[in-house]
Amino acid sequence: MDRRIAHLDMDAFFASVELLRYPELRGQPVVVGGRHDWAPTIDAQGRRHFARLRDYVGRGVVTTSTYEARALGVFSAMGMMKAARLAPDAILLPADFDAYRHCSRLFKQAVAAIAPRIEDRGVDEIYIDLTDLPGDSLTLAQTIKQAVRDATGLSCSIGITPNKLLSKLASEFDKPDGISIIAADEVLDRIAPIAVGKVNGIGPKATARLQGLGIATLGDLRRADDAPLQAQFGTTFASWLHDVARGIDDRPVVTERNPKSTSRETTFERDLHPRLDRAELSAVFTTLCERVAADLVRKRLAARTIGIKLRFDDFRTVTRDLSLDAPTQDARRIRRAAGECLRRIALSHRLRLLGVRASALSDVDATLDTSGGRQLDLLGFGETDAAPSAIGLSPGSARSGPAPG
Ligand code: TTP
Ligand code: MG
Ligand code: MG
Repeated sequence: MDRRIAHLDMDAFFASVELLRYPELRGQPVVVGGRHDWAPTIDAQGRRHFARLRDYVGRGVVTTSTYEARALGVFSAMGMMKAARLAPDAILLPADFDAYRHCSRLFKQAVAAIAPRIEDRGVDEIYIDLTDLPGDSLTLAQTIKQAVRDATGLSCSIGITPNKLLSKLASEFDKPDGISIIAADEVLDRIAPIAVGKVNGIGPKATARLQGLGIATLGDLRRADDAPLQAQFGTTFASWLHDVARGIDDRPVVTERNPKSTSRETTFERDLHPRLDRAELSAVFTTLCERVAADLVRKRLAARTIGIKLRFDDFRTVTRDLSLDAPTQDARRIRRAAGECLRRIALSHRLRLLGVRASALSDVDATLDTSGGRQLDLLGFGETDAAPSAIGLSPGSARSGPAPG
């Protein structure tokens, strides 16, 4: 069946988050450096003063830059001293990873409310499986972009195509603030001019070797013979390259970030009697569930399956598990489910060990709906004097600058 997969990537993400709290910097070249680079100072008149790149001395690298800085040649991973030569007047800001993580959660929640099948690909990007959603792709993309803007004040770019490989490429076509849709019948034409190094999985070494074979673009790759590719890269990689050149990619959107489980167990100091030591057992059981819940919260995961493990004094081990209607990270719901598992075991002997396990884990940002109304105070920008209206939560107030060229 034809799929409809979106890739969404936030525009100049860290820099755009910084512009939410320093809106006066909009339209200027701005560079985000490291955690310890200079924060702006506020003078007696309450005016903010920012560090300039030309004053930078050190070995740091650019974390990201606004599109205005990119127009001057300043990009992620460039040495800051080199960047300072290209854009001496650019503003330098320190990185604030808590703020970026916070905005990351907000945008993913906003998308999940519209399209719940999300694969988390890091702080500023996700894949979204739109196959089962009604509506045309353009309208869906516009709706999702607007939801992201409403939730965060930030812009993003979206590519929609039949698979993840193509969507990842397409989301870059029209950055920033872009939408690119590639239908199945236009795939080959659209990807032919793309440089092979743009493909996730074709790194600098493979790019150089392909160059050696006279292959610079995906179009070149499609026209290439299989034999020299196999000789150069082996059959597995060569066959993957063959598919890439034709825009073929069957990988599913993986909505569970971590397919494994998280569990807590305890071995008792003395074997406990299921009836006589009932109170103690129950307290330990509850504590285990609370620890599992705390683990889930810390890892930002929710569990759909809860299981228990018992070991009797004859070393027999028994497990039971139970699937919930919806993923949870709530200690009481976990305790209730675990209690139900326990009732399904005949407690014939004293117990040596008790364990609680949470599995079928998913990314909490993508699966739990959380209250959407408190975003302003949650932004955590209270220490600056930017008024709420300037934080840019209203639609259209946080546009990135134009793309270079
Ligand atoms: P990207 O999505 O690659 O870049 P971006 O969001 O800054 O810009 P674009 O509009 O082109 O998508 O990366 C997301 C964030 O990850 C970026 O804002 C900062 C961080 N990052 C690094 O820390 N180091 C890097 O080398 C890159 C590329 C990004
Ligand atoms: Mg980005
Ligand atoms: Mg990204």
